[in-house]
Amino acid sequence: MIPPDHPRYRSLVTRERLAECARSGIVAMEGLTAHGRGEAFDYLIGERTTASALLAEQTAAAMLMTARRPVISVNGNTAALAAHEIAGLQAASGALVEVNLFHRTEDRVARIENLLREAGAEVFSGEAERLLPLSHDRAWCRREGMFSADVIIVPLEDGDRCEALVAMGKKVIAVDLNPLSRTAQRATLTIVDELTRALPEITRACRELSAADRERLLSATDNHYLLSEAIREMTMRLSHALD
Ligand code: PTJ
Repeated sequence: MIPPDHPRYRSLVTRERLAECARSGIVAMEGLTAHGRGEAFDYLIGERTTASALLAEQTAAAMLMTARRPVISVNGNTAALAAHEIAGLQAASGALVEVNLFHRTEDRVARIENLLREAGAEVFSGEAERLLPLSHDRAWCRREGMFSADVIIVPLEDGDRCEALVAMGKKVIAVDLNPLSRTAQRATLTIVDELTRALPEITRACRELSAADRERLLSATDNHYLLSEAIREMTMRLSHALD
């Protein structure tokens, strides 16, 4: 039992949730270490949405709202942390929700799809094929889903799929607390923010941005600037850590 007055209550409850989801086969065991890495970077940005992350979230909303075939890619960690937020983003953006896993088994796919449906998402499922140019199991996706997407959001990604999707001509939005990761560096747009803070902001922006706002955000998109701002925030916090 985690006491609500514990100073790290939210973090501990989240860890407990992930551990429970690992035991029930939703989160891969490796997902627990991925979460730990994310937490470390979250400390460095002060566990808050920075101004540059908010700009990235609004830009992500503009990209999703102007896409022809937007897709939200969901893995085990994302489903465990934010199934309701995924459903909310889908309702606001009209994007398809599709499960895509690195540690892929049919059993995990089915469990994650059920969890998303219970949270109110409409999941694009059915026959998957090995369609992406990757030697691992993230290659499995649906022809009318991820394979045909023009804009795809990939929270907590693990590397080369992002690069493959960009090479296929897709716009890729990454949500990754590590601005140095391969995914963060290769994405069209990187949101350096914690997933459960980022998704509601994207959803809000999908509902609130005017056509002119979207146009302005899209024409000013600069991922190099967003990444360097995230690194600057972290460096600043480190250099003032003991002040
Ligand atoms: O469910 P599967 O089988 O598809 O596997 C999913 C994992 C997460 C295990 C897989 O994608 C993986 O190994 O990912 P990585 O390479 O550890 O990358 C995950 C990235 O997400 C890291 O850079 C973390 O810093 C970041 N991250 C972790 N938790 C969060 C996060 N970013 C935002 N919000 C978080 N809550």
